[in-house]
This record gives sequence, structure tokens and C-alpha cells, in this order.
Amino acid sequence: MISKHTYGNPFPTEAVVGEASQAQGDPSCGEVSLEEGFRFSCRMGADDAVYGLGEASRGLNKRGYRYVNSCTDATSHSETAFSLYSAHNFVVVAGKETFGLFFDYPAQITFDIGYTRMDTMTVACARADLDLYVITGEGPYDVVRQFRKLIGPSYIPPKFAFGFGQSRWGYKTPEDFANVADGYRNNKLPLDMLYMDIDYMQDYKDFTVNEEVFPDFPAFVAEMKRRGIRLVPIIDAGVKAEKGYSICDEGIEKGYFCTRADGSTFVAAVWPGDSHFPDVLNPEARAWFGSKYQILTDAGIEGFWNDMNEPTIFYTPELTAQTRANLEKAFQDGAYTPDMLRKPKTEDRGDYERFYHKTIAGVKRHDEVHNLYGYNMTRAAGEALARIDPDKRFLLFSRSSYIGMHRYGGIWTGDNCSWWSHILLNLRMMASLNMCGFLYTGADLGGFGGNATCDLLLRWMALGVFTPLMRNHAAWDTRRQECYQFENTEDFRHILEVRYRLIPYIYSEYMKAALNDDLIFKPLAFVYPEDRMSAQVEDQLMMGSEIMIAPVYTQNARGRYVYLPEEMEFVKFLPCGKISREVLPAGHHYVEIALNEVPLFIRKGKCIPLAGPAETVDAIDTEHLTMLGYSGEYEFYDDDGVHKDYTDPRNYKVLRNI
Ligand code: MIG
Repeated sequence: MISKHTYGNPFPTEAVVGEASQAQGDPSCGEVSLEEGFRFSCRMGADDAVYGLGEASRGLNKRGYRYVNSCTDATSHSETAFSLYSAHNFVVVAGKETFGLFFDYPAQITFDIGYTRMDTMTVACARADLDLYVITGEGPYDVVRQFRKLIGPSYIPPKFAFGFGQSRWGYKTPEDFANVADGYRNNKLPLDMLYMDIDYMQDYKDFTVNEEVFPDFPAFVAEMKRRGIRLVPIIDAGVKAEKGYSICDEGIEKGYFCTRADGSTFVAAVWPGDSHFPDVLNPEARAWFGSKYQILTDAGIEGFWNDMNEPTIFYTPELTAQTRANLEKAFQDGAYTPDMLRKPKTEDRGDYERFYHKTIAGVKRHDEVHNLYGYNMTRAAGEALARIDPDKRFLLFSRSSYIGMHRYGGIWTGDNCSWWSHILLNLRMMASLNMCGFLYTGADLGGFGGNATCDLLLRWMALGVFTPLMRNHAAWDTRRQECYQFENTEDFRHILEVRYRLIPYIYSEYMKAALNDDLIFKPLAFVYPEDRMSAQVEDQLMMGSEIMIAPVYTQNARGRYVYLPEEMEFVKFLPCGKISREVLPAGHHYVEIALNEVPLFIRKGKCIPLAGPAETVDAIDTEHLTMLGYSGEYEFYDDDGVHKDYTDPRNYKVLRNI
């Protein structure tokens, strides 16, 4: 049951596409106060768990912290982080009473989940203009599934996007890319994508390619594709302010950029220097900005990643002027302290109050609709790509998002670090993101910031084997971490080989989840609701309907403890190409897992398909699959991975393990 409680005059975020009955009065699961903005509170029982929030720090169970949903260019994803890049305002309280809450509100909103008082959850925002959806059901899984129906179907990428991708901020020239391609191909390391970070552009100008460096870009794209590698360029939110740059000129002429209060075009510095921000909340401007992606699809590009779309702002002229004035005054007053030179935190800069959008609900100051920017930038691309080639799927993912964006693209989880704790964070986020509709997601394997070590990357990739987006990405100033940079290339080859052998299964589970508004990754408690221990497990997930994953995330560990809610077959992919299998009874076990092994657990009575090794997704032979696990049947989904005829009954096959 879903009821919708409307307060004030909500902004049409277009997050919800399904039906909910309009309720009168406040929800019975908590108390609403409209005294200062909006505030919802409810008591939590000692054993209640709280799930959801999508991209957020900390555990699967979100209890015991305060999360500020305000899309932020988050430089550190530590336990202290209140805000990351996205705002996913959905939680499920699971306990004696179980209910889901979606706060459809486009600006900053705070979830205090047992932070101020351990037994109380309070969700508060500055304006009482929102729709609150309350979902009741049989348990947390049922509530999540109803929510997923409410927000509409998840984005479906092309099949090649399930291959492995290599990325690094700092690849600049065709030689840089060719060297990485050689590193993979010459070492027989599977690879489907190379990501192009901002340096491919001319002066960081969106939809341009540095023509001196890439004199014949379409030929380069085609040559890479001939080697089985798709190039995936980045697009940033900020458009360089430069006379003569057609995107800038056109946007100004048509009034498609965000404006200041006085109507002048808003300017702020990001990578290209002074930049304008496409007003993606204005449907006309959104269509215009989206149409520019065709410049690159015409060159043969089939996928994009959208960055800096919180939007990130380095400096505004206003902030610079104000800082200077403050400093001068402090010098005069003898009150200068060195920390005055430090840039204030995003939330203290006031930049989001300096510009405006022309939305379907009238002119809005940016801070009132802040959390919708990345969503609508990616929607611009998604809608445009569907116009450019209606039958074809494109790869598309974003850094910032709001619920609703999951219909247009995936997300990656941004600038993590080469930390062991971020392997665990990656795992937990997968389930939380799935609850909010984001199925095509993954983290920067090996870590974006900091220096990866060989063992960290191996362990992290053994988790990445299961994430739909499997990409190794790092910052320019870190140790190189492509899979051929370490002494034991064969171990990386083995892990990648396991990924490609599992792609038929991963793709099948992805498609079934996307087509049925279901989850790929679930907390154990969703599948074993009667089992008290399952509710405690924070470092294992159920994947699809057949398997459980339990990555090793501790340095120098030879294995890990794992909890089995029921009998399962413990499977290890060994580097020699063999597979070890052992039936383990329900309960706690210590399982040994070497650095170069990939573990998974098959649920009792279930089986999964397995392909032979391949170096690209296109080369996977799905006609000759073997089965792994218990004897039984598996419902296998497959299609050409390119077009959109998902409902063709021929896409489903029953595979038997005898
Ligand atoms: O301010 O384009 O999260 O993946 O490599 C940094 C450079 C901008 C942030 C992205 C990261 C990317 C980087 N970008």
C-alpha cells in the first residue's frame, strides 16, 4: 500500500511515475511538525533496522548517524561524511512495524537516524513543500519492491557495458590510450571499454575533441572498436565561457544557461575556467544540451559518463570578491588569521543561492532545486540518445543523481580512495543503491585517490566481478593501477576471466531485475526474514536469486568468516582455471580465499550458468554454457544486448543442471 501525503506546494521532481493514493492528514507511522520548515519523526524499536538512502556513507543498516542529502563534490568518503554526490531520499524502517518513506523534495534534507537520540529518526528540511510517500507491506523487501514500481523501470545499458573498463584521469593522447589497449590485449587481459577523462577535450570544452592531438577522432574511435574496445568520454556540467565556442554562444543567445537574479548569465569557475551551467531543469534547454551528445555519437561514440553535475563549483566571482573584502577588512582590523585564506566549504559559500533556473514550475533559485541538477543533466543525455537512435542502447552514467534518474542512466560512486574500508563501502552501497532504483552502478576499483597496492586491487576486483559497472579508475597523481602494472598479471587475468565467464549470469540477473523492478543485490535479511542473524550481516550480500557474495576486504587476510543462513555450495574459482566446490551447512564458517581466487556461494537447490573465457563481451559464447551448483533449473534471460526488444519471449530459456 502506498499513500501520498502532500505538504504545501511540492516541486514536480518527476521522480515518481506510478500510482499512489492521495492521503488526508499526516501518516500514522510518525509525527509531522510544520513549525520550522518540515519535520517528520518516529520512534525506532531497539531491534529495528533502517535501510535505504542509496549513495551514503556507513552501513547497510543506516541507524546511528546523520545523513545530509545534498549533492556534494565529496572529497572524502570517510565515516564522517554527511553528504556524497547524490540525494536518495528513501528509507525503510524494518521491525515490528515495517514501512518505507520517500521524501520527494528537491533541496537539502537531513535524515537523523538515531544520531541525536538513539531511538528516534527525524527527517527535516527547510521548506514544507513536498510529497511524502508512505509504503507499507509484508517486510522490507516487499516495501522496496512497491517503491521500485512507484519510481519506474531502471535504465538498461548495452551488453558491452558489462565488460571490464579501464580508466585514469591523465590519459591524453591516442598513444596513451593505445598503450593501455596494448597492455590489456598483449597480456590477454579482457577489456571492453577505455574511459576518456577531461583531457581529450579542447581546453575542457564539452563536446569538443582536441584536434591537434586527435586529428581524426572518428578513425581513432573506429580503430579502437576494431580491437573490441569502446571509448567512453566524460562530459562535465560546466560549459566554458568563451566567445566563438558554439555551445557557449548558442546557450547564451537562447537563454539556456542558468542566470543570476538580474537575468545575466551566471558564471563560475570549474575545469574550463569561467563556465556557464546549462539550465537542465528547463525542458527546452535540456533538449538542447542533450542534442549536443550527437556530436560525439556521430563520431562513433556509444557511451558517456557525466561528471561535476552536483554541480561542482570551484569559485564564483562573487565569492572571490567577498573573500578579498573579508581579508582586507581583517588586515585593517588586525584580525587576520591564516585560515581565512582557506576556501569555505561548499555549503558555506552561498554559491547555490546565486543562480536561477526556468523550470516547469516557474523560476527557482538553485538551492531550492539543488538535488535535481545531476539527475536532469543525465536525463538530458538519456532523452537525447533515445531520439538520436531510438532502437539502440547507449552506455550512460552520472556522478550526481536523485531518484528518478535511475530511469535514464546509472551512476558510479565517485572519488573513493585506495582504502580497504572502501571495498566494504562499495559492497554495502550496491544494495542500498538497488533499493533506490540504481542498478547499473559500481565504484572506482582500486580506489580513485591514494595509491593502490596489488593486493588491494585484487581483492577489490574480486568484488567488482559482481558489480554491473566494473571499472578501474584512478586520479592522475596516484600510482598506476592498470591490471598489467603489477608483477602477477596472471592473477588479474584470472579474476577478469571469472568476470567474463559470469557475464551471462550477471546480465541475465540484471535484466530480470530491471524488467521486474527488482533488486540484484539484497541484504541477507530481505531473503531470510525469519533469521535473526541474517539481519546482523553487513559484509555479505545476496546477488540475484541464486548466489551470495562475501568478498575479502581485510589486508593480509587469508580468508574470512562468513555466515550461511542455510546450506550453500561454496565455490572458488582457482587461478589454474579449475573450480573448487564444497557444500557447507548453515552457520558460521571460516573460509580460506587466496588473493587470486574469486569466491561465491550458491544457494541450496540453485544453479547458475557459466560461459567459457572471452576477452570481450561480444566474444562470449552463450550457446555453450555449463551449469554450476545444485541440480535444478535456471531461468536464463539473454538478448542481443544492443536493441530494446526486451519483451520478446524468446529472450527467456530454461537451463537445466543435471
Ligand atoms: O574535480 O575529471 O569524480 O572520476 O577523474 C575532479 C577528473 C573531476 C571527478 C571525477 C573523477 C574524474 C575527475 N573529476
